[in-house]
Formats: sequence, C-alpha cells, structure tokens
Amino acid sequence: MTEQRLPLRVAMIGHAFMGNAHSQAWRTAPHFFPLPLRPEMAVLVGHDAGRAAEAAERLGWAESSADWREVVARDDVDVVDICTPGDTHAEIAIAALEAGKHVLCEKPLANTVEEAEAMTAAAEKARADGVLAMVGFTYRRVPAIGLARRLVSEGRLGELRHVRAQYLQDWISDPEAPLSWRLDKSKAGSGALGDIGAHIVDLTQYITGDRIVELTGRLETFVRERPYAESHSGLSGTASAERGPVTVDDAASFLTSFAGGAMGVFEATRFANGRKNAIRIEVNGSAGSLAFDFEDMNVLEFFDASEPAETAGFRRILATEAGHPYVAAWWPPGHGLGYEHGFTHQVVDLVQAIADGTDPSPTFADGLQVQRVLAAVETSSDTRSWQSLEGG
Ligand code: SOE
Repeated sequence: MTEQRLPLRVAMIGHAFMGNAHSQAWRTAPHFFPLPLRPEMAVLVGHDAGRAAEAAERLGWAESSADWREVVARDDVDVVDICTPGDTHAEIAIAALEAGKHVLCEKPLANTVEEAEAMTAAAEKARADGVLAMVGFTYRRVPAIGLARRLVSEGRLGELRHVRAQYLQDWISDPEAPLSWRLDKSKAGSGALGDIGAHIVDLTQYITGDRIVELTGRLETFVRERPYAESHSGLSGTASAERGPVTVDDAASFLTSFAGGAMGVFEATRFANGRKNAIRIEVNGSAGSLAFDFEDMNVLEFFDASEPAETAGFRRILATEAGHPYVAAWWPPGHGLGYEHGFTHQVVDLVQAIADGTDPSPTFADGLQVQRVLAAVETSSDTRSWQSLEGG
C-alpha cells in the first residue's frame, strides 16, 4: 500500500537524557498512534560531530550534524526539537521559528523571563504563518494526571481550597556528587526551582485550570562546593579531585494563592533522601480530594466527600482503562505505562496540532507564565517578600 501521509521531518538538538527520551518518543509514537503525518527522524545535532554521529546511529536518526544553525535553516526540516540546557533555548528556538520551523522546546522554556518573552514574541509572530511552538511539560501527559484534570473540570472536587505539590528527588544529596550543568546557573538558570519546581507549577495549574497570582518563597543551597565531574552521563557522573561552586538552589519552597482562591504549598528539592522522582500532588476541594504520586504513576487517588462517612475513603483508581487519556493506544487494563510514555504522548499531541493547524498545549506563552512564577520565587527569596503575578 502506498503511504498517503505527508512526512514531518524532525531535527533534534542535543542527545543526552532528554534527547534519549525524545528519540524514543519520535520512534514509538507512529507505531502506536494513528498519526495524521509521518514523522521522520531526519537529523540529530550535537556540538561534538563524532559523538553526535554515534548517538544518531544508536537512537535511530538518519543523519547527524555539529551545526545547529545550518540544520534549522534547512528546507528539508519541518520541526526543531530542542533538548539542550536552558542557556541555548532562546537562541535556537528563535532562529528555528524565524526559519519557519515548528518548535518543541524542553522545559523550563528559558533561563530568564526576558528570554522567555523573546521566545514567546517569536512564536506569536511565527504563528501568523502557521508555525507552531510547544514547551515540553511532559508530565501533563501521564494518564492519571489527565484524569485528575478531568475530575476537577467536571466539578467532582467542587470549589478548590488547597493545592499541595512536591517534587522530591535525592540525586545530589551526597555532598560528593559531582557538579553537572544542572548545578551551574549560567547553563541551567536555576536549580531545583526551574528543573523540577517548574513541573509542579505547570502540573498544578493544568490540573486545576487555574493560575498562581501571588507567592512568597525561599531558596536554599545546602552544598555550595562540589567536585568537578570527570565524566558525566544523565544524572550521574564520576568526581575529579578539583572542586567548584554550586551556583543554583538545591531546594525551593513557596506558598501561593491561586486566582480562584485556592491556597498552594509547593516544595521542590534534590535533597529528599530516598525520594527519587516523587511528584506528589494533592488537591482538596469542597466536594472531594485527589492525590497523585509519580512514584506510583498509574494511580490516581480520589475521595468523594458526598459518600456516607462510614464507607467513604480515598479510592485508588488504576488509570489504565481504555477510557483514560492516551491509554487505548497501549496495553490492556492494569499493564501500566512508564516515564517514557509522557514523551510519546507529547509527540502525538504536537503532530496532531501541526496537522490541524491548532495551538499545541502548552504554548510558549504558557511556558512564559511558568517562568514568571519561577522568577517571582527567586525575587521573593532574595527580598523576603510576597510577589504579585497579577497582570503578568
Ligand atoms: C532531573 O532533575 C530531571 O531529569 C528533570 O530535568 C526532568 O525534567 C524531570 O522530569 C526528571 O528529573
């Protein structure tokens, strides 16, 4: 049978942890979802030509290059997928949008509000020519999270009162864990705040359909000097004898108000010993509550306050039914999905949006709004004050 669908030629910049995750998504999505366009893994870009070639071969990209500027300008590239550290997001995304390429950019959108504003302006300009831009908050695409949003929007929680969100990791709680770009402000913008705090800001706003309008926060760096990394892969590395400064926060906590009146308590840390990737979200409303923990990511807990007190209790919903978001394309009930599926779902939604000519969600404007929340936490921590986000 002849292939009817038009190709969608993708160039991906960066091939570390996120590049691996995005590559599996581009590889897998067309095999499980009936996509309206046919993604082609055209070019992988990395600054070292030899390593980029090796990664392209291993991850399934047709070609490799060490020159992102040349690649984003190519006529045979339709989508630019940015998987580099935050300090390069703005330059690459703006160049790609100006060259008429759809852009998928890893989170947080940028390292500063100014960069995120410039990226959003470029995205809005490109939008007029049908060019789309999306920021990669993948956890939105975990089925249990989609179910949580659905329950809130159907009014099953009633009026929202409390939003409790934690993102807990421990990968640098050992003071001898080596420095990586994630601990360097010039590369990462911030530490736990932007890397993982950004996810819970996005997730809580996504689930509640509401916005943070004011906050007060505190940042802390517990270990201010670490050994340089001799070699590095993903989140782990081997230490060298020399030491260098940690220039970002190790942990962030903030109190917030949502526009609809709910109170929020947020905590993001890389020092929660024993917690590996615990994204815990609990929402309490007048009619019920819900709770999620990524370490048990196929489950959503729901409490219905209208049930008789004698038999009421949190029910553990296994979000693996065909009626749950994205699940019908995968396995029978109870077989479960993993971390990587969020990235696959992200590709599915982006490709669908490109085919339909509709805005993919979250847009760069959504990424900018999260960036403003992160910046407000930093200002609040520096000045020991409450910050308003209204009008922003
Ligand atoms: C490291 O903290 C990290 O890989 C983040 O950068 C990701 O965004 C998060 O999904 C998992 O942890």
